[in-house]
Amino acid sequence: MSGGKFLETLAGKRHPTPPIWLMRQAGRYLPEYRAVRSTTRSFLEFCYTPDKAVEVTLQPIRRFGLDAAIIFSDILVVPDALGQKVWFAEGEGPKLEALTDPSQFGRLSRARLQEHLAPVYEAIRRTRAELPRETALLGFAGAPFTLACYMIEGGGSKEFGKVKKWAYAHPESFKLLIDLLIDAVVDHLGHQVDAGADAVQLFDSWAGVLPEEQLFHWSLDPMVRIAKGLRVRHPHVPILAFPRAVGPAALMYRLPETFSALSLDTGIGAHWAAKEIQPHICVQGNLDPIMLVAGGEAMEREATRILDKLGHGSYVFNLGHGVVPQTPPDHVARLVEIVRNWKPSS
Ligand code: 1CP
Repeated sequence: MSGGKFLETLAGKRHPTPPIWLMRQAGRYLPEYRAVRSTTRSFLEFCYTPDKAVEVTLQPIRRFGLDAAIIFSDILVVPDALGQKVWFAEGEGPKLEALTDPSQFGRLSRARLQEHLAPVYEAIRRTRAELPRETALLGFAGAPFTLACYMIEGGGSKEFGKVKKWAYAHPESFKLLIDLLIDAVVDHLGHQVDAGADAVQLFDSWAGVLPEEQLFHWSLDPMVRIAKGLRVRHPHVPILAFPRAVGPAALMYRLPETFSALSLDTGIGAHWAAKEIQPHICVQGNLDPIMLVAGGEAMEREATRILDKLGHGSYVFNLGHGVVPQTPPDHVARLVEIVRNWKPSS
């Protein structure tokens, strides 16, 4: 099977040590990324230039020999493809021309999504051709609630006051946006699989800001509907879910029976996850990204603790969130060594 240890693990096969890849494994912490990044001013233009996207996707694979690559792109290419204005202000993160009124939803359209995102699909096609057979290639998308956060807040946020107020006070119109995003994400993931992605991950980075009932409604249910929609077109593609900071709710609402793996944030204890989640579904995670900055003995102890808890079951080693820019690349190399040299204790 191409895609090696990572895909085999998702299919239920066990290896002596788990596969490893890292969220945000391509990025500013790598000098070779910064060198390519500096050749294009606009971040979106960078994402839409297949030569550059392929190159930076391959960089962490060449350097660290990880078991999976993730295509270099961003979750905000979907609102961009739907016709919302998106840009990245230097040092400030993403900015969007915020939606302030439901009447503006009418301006968003899926009609040109495939054409608009053709460079992403081209980058996937070329990356798959260049990757070693045993390295899996992941496609990805933001889940509807997280996309709606950026689309309504107009960028990152601390309180998420606008998007939450809209969802709570005007659920009918919020549902229109979520439904449009479900269809757009199914399209985008389907095209990524058509282009050669071996598996896909859905990032619901801000799911954890919703109280329980709203969480089911606006985060977990849309994620399940996306997985079902994608499986109509691609019945066997592995789909990973990352509903960040939702705690034990990660176990609920049919996530374990719908997805191939659950990616856990750092807030979920490895011991609890091994007992309560792993018997139902493959677990991915959840080293604190700042442990990777700290390195040394602290990182070694914590990575080994997580391996000792989760490494005996169905498991993919990863972080609890993305690699941060101040991470020393040598610490990543050391982490890969720790995972590959781990010996199960019994
Ligand atoms: O040049 C740069 O350094 C810009 C920083 C950057 C990078 C490297 C952004 C802007 N996006 C990306 C790439 C990216 N984004 C990838 C592919 C690379 C990889 O993983 O190796 C992926 C999977 C994402 C996903 C993404 N973008 C998420 C979901 C995962 C998560 O981190 O929670 C989110 C929320 C975004 C939005 C976004 N794009 C960029 C930034 C800085 C942000 C976060 C802004 C915020 O905190 O609100």
